[in-house]
Amino acid sequence: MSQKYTLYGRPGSGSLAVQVALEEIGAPYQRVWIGREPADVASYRTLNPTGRVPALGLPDGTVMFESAAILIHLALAHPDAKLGPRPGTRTHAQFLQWMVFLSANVYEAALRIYYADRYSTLGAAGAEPIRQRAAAEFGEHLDLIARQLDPYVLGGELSAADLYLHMLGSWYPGERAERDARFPRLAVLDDILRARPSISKVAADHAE
Ligand SMILES: N[C@@H](CCC(=O)N[C@@H](CS)C(=O)NCC(=O)O)C(=O)O
Repeated sequence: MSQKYTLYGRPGSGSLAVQVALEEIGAPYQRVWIGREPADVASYRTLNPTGRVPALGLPDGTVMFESAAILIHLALAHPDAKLGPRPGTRTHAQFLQWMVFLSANVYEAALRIYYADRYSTLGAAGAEPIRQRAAAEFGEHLDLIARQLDPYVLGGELSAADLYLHMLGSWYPGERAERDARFPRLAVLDDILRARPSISKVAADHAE
């Protein structure tokens, strides 16, 4: 197959889960790291007007953004990889529910933690209370989904929601041991996922 996906990302960013999904699928892709300099971001905005990562160039050249949408698209476009249940089923409805929940709540709270200065008219001077509130909400959202893991988000079947949760859960603003004690089912899921070659390969790539 000569046509490839192009994944635009940054180390440790939201592109990690998409890259794991591409590895699980076995689809050919090239990975492009986006620099943080204003000129790099300005150039990237010609492809993705949000300037955020991740974005995914599809084999026909279309570029899409929003991590949850990308993961859902990949699951639907590559059914043999079994990253999502069959559309129209009850389980697929739950899959969509958790994907949107993770994006709209967990990811959103993480952005308020790590970019807190952007959420205050005072900039960095007003960031700390925003960060603290966001960290509390991040924990509440994570608790809601982690509490029902068995062992995966959808019960017995792995899906892209697990890859997404694995990435988002790693952004917990505290010690890993404390997080694992607070969300033991998430710790179990992480152990299961870390045994998958896709996860270890992408983790090494993002650590370079
Ligand atoms: N809702 C977007 C959020 C993407 C996002 O904000 N990504 C962060 C990295 S994890 C980013 O690009 N930050 C750089 C910036 O905002 O300048 C998604 O799910 O893809």
